[in-house]
Amino acid sequence: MASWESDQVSLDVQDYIKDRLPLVDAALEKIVPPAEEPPTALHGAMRHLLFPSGKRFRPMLAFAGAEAVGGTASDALPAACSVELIHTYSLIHDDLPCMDDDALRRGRPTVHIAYGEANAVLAGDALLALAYESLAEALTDTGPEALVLAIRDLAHAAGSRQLVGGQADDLDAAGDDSSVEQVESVHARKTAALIGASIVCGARLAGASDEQLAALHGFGYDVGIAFQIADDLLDEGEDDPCSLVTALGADAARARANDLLDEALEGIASFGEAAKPLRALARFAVKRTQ
Ligand code: GRG
Repeated sequence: MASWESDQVSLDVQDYIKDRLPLVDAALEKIVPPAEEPPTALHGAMRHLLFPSGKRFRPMLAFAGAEAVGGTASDALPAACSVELIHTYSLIHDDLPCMDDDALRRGRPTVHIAYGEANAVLAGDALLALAYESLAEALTDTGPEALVLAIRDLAHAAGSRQLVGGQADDLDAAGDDSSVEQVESVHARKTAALIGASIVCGARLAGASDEQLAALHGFGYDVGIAFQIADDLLDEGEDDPCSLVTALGADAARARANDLLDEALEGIASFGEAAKPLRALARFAVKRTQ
């Protein structure tokens, strides 16, 4: 049993994730080339961190975003797959020797350890391309305007003003004493942007209004920062210079995460019952134990 399954605060979320995991896993299985297809090392490397999966938190947010505006998980499926592909690429590249140089992720050898550095770089590149290719192919099921805007939102969240830029500043911060504002800015770009885009793109594919999207964007930002604080609290021993736990201390960082959660929940109060899964995922982001 994964540790989130025994987490008291995530009782709602436990069933939600279990119900929807097969949907995203089956879709990803179809989208990503089989490991037997040449070039086999590249395709094996692309699949290594996708199967078995992590929490699939971002696809769940895409589903919950769609449901919050009256749609279904199926509406959001193309976005759910794309955000997981982008997330996976970012983890593969983050683990490379030129970045964090990690040998293990989720208790298994990282992609460059299992397949070599060149294949890890290429696998990340290919996953990023596949994220857009597979989303664009959803054109048959979705109105073109919502789809184009979802592709734009995702590309923005993944680019140098968000994910990649946040990673660049994170690498620059190594060894420095970063201020709280600097740390939060890195987390906003490196973590919250993709989390926010997951919700917004899921909701877009379910026909959300501009007003709903604005509220979900704010919610995603708050939940994203809170998710990163929870991550840093779980890594407490590691003394990362770019962490709100280091900058504020564990108690103040936990309090900040709880404040962000309250703010996030308040921002989507008007969504009513439909946003129940989104609220449960937000609570899970903060209180999680993995
Ligand atoms: C290399 C472009 C590039 C970006 C790297 C993702 C990332 C940016 C770095 C990984 C390290 C890290 C702590 C990132 C912050 C986001 C985060 C907490 C990622 C882990 O997400 P989870 O917990 O992972 O959802 P699982 O394993 O469940 O998929």
